[in-house]
Amino acid sequence: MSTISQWQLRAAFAARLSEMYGQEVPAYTTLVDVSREVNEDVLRARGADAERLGSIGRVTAERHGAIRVGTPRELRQVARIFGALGMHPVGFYDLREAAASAVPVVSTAFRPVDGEELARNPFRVFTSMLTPADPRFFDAELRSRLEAFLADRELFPPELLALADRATAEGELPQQEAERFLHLAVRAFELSAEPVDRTWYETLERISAVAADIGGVRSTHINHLTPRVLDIDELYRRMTDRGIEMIDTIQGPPAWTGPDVLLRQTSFRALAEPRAMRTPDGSVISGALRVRFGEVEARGIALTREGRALYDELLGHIDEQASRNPSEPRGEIARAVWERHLPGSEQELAARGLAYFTYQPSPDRPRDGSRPPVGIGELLRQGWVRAEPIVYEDFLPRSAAGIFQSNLSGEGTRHSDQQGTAYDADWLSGAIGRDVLDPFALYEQQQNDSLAHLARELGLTGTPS
Ligand code: OOG
Ligand code: NI
Repeated sequence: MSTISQWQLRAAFAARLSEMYGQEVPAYTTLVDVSREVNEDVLRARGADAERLGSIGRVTAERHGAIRVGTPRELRQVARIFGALGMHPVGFYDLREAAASAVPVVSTAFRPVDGEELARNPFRVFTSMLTPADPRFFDAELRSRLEAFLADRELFPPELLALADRATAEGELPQQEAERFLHLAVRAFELSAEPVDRTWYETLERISAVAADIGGVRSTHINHLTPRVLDIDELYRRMTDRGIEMIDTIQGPPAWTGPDVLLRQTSFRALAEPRAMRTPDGSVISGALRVRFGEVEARGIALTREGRALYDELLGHIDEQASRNPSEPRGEIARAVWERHLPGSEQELAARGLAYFTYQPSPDRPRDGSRPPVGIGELLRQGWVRAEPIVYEDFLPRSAAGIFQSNLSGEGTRHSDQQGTAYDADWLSGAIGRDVLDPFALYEQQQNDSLAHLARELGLTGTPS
């Protein structure tokens, strides 16, 4: 009897989720179509270079989704389901700090971590958890009502969790169980038809639309599913030409002539969807909620800690200059800042230790008996080694906050005079019951493995850096 392995379950889940989301949010289908067209055009125009950051097969299938849950218990269940798909929590994002309006959540992303698994299918889910204990958003009375409401709901049926645990333990599922698992998993992230208690929903909405979306209903849902595109500026133009109103910026690094780094994203608000509402007198009426959206992303090279510190510093420069020159387009300010401060080639990024690469001996390296130089910069310049960029597989807190924010109706309320509850990656690891991995450590490991291999191949005495 045939069995379905964890990566096959992950690929199948991503594909079925995409199918479901396309039925629920038709604009998503447009986005996927336009992304595919742009990718085909880029591939035609740039040839092999277009695949430098991932094969066209991987990029075409690539998606990230986003979900939001209410409690550590729910998050642990999510971790079991995604664990079955070979996805692990990576990175800690505190969106309470990154957003100007009220976004009372902390987040992580579930994704495959090793290179082979990412190449098979890189599906990832940005997962946020509500923070009812944060007094800047919730007073004691609302907190206890919210916690009681959340404790009383069941997002994931026991059968789904049991199948997830079995897939994790055995590394696969028999065909029939796999089918059942996928069916239940996709269903858990569909928009529920159960009537929404309107008064409760509106109570939370006054604090934060995100709080209402999470804690105002008895189910969860995927709130966007993001395809990857090779030219996000072109995608933005084509979507706008089709009459889809995009948010006014592309978040993250600016368009510029140097290498793509980190992550660029943009989005649009989906239409309001009909939802059954229960009114205070108990009758059920038909209402509408606008909770979902469309997003698209372009991925670049992963930056090292130093590279990331530079990125954050440049964002600061750009903010400062933009506030001094409000009439100048931010994108142009950003481009000028980048051109001044960021190396314009992969080789320089590598030589300055700003981005992650894997290194291989170059097939046309000197063979005249000369000794290779010591540092990576010289090894590259003198043609001894070749560098392949490592793709950024994670998210950016400020962009994530921007995406949350631009798709909310109101600002909500926040009492900034109160002290926020502190959360960090360790706390989140404890809450999930498994380690939240450090993204930098994962990229570094990949780079170091290739350097150790390189040192052996070239007969170097130490590992180059
Ligand atoms: C998640 C927003 C963050 C991204 O791509 O940065 C995100 C959410 O709205 O739940 O998905
Ligand atoms: Ni997203």
